[in-house]
Amino acid sequence: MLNVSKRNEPLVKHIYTADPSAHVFEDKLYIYVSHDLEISVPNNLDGDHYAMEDYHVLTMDDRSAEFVDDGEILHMKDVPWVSKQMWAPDAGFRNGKYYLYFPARDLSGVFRIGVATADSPAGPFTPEADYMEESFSIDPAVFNDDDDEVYLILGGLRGGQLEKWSTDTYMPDGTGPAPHEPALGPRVAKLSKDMLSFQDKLMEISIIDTEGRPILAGDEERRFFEGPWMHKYEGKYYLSYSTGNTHKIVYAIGDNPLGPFTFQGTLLTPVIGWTTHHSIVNFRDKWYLFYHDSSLSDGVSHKRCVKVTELKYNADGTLRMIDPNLV
Ligand code: FUB
Repeated sequence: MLNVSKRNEPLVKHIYTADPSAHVFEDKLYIYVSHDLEISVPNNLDGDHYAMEDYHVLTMDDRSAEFVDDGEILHMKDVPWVSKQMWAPDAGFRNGKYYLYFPARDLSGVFRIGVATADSPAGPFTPEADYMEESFSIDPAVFNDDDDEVYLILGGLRGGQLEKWSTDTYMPDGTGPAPHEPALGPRVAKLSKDMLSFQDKLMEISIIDTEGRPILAGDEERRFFEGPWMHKYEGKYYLSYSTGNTHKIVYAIGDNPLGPFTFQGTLLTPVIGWTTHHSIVNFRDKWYLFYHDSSLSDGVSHKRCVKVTELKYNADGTLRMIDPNLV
């Protein structure tokens, strides 16, 4: 059982942590996190104040049900293709090996997705020499389906550069769709059997309303911004994500990991801080939402802390909305 009784407490307080990606490996809970730095950098739309350089993994101690920092699992200095900004990571497993997927800017300043491997879920992870071929943007999330296929879902607007990939080539001046046009969706592709590359080309996930119309780019309460996460519940696929400047985690439901997904509503109302980022995991028959806020730094956007609360479903499969002020 996981200790969610400490109301709204950070999982760890000795460092700033963000972007929690939770998985159960070897019957233990692992939370892969970004490590926010204590720096003073002016905020800008490129997200330069999120200047992270390494990743940590938190694990839950079974006896105390408290989380501990298992330490650094990958540092920028060991990744030859990275210039800066190690943003939200996630991890996956196949055939006895663990894989850490992470976004960072390459030497020319373009966000790419890298992969690093380890024999243990606690790392340390050894990075591949180059980023994944044909990868771009940020916030990779691993989804293992019941049929053993593994998918990588990713994407993020603005600082995450998704607008600049409307073709197969990076367009530095790309601005994305106009407000009355369909919003950009996250991208998804199956991973190859060795987990090091995409099996198919990344394709865009379509998010629609209950009438089957695409969510529009100007619909900032509902359109995809960043931080996609996929999970499965009673045979349905759930795609959840951040709405960015409206600061919500919302979700949509579909019949296929490739989409389309029908928008449902809000899962998590705004937290303290600009960004909101989450993951969802089933651990010993209960569902949990891991998320972050900036409460540990009294609201500084790039000094965040990771938290957890229980997630509940309604009888019709919809998710109960969580207000972080009431957990
Ligand atoms: O942590 C850096 C970025 O902030 C992540 O990649 C986004 O999802 C947001 O949490």
